[in-house]
Amino acid sequence: MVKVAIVGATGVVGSKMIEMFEQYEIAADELVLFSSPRSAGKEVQVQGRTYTVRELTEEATKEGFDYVIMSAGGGTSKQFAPLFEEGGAIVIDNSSQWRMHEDIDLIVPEINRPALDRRIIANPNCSTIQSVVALQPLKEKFGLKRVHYTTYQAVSGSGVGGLRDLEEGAKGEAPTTYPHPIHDNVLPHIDVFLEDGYTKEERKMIDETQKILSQPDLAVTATCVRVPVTNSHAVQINVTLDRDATVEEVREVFKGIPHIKLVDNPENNEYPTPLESTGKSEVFVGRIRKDESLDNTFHIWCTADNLLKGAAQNTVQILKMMMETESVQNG
Ligand code: 2RA
Repeated sequence: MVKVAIVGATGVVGSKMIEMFEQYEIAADELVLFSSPRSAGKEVQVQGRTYTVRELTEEATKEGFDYVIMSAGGGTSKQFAPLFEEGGAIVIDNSSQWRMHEDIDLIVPEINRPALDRRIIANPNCSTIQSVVALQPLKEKFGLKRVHYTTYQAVSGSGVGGLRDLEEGAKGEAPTTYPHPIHDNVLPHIDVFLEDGYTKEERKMIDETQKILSQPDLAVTATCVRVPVTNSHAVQINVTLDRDATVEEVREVFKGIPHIKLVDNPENNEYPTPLESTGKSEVFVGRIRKDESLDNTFHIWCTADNLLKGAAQNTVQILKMMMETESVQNG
């Protein structure tokens, strides 16, 4: 008898999590959907059945859940994830609240496995996930010395508010989510500014890359930019390897990996784009070329669906992995 909850079930990522339940054939005997009071009472279809969304309360965390997946913001995760954990659940959380805690695992199933010091598992930031998926095979083959990210992030990363600002901005409406119009514009500003001048999004990319790749001394820097694209983030990765390689050797590393799609035929104008990666489960890489200004250094262009591999898909992959691991352990 496996009891699962989805917290934030009516949000942009929550809705994709529900789609992923079908795709990954999540076998829950009992499923409960939670939301904020505003969305409670809504009816939502999951795997062909209709569920009425409930308001999340502290009492509800004691209902004996085995697994809880959360995408409801840092404040909700801070309050409720430890309560679900106390109630015996494994909690997989999509907010940034727990990611950098020392005893919390930060997981991309293609790369690392949880140690489970705590029963809260963090899902990394969207732009980090696609970047580390692209970096992992390079790390294995050549070693990594330094990474410089520049991101081009879609408005769906800001949820309904970002989508609204792009859509209504095109009709001349003032923004309500971003500090400036995003229609016809580019904002070098994602999440809040920190004292050192970086944004929190840039800090997440730096810290989470080091943690997921288990390389705390890896030199990483980032500039994160919001662009007027509906969905799928693009990341320009400038990576310095431990040893030199040819462009062909680097391309070769990405071939035959099911979760990576190499699209790199510039002579035919073929390279990854956000439109192409939207709705796809893979991380796309291309435009691989040498950076002649530094030793052992390459440019790699990478796109991925930020709501799927960057959020809902990765979360549900972790859930599937945990359900399979626990069922093996329990015989
Ligand atoms: C963004 N990284 O794109 C965020 C989403 N979690 O704003």
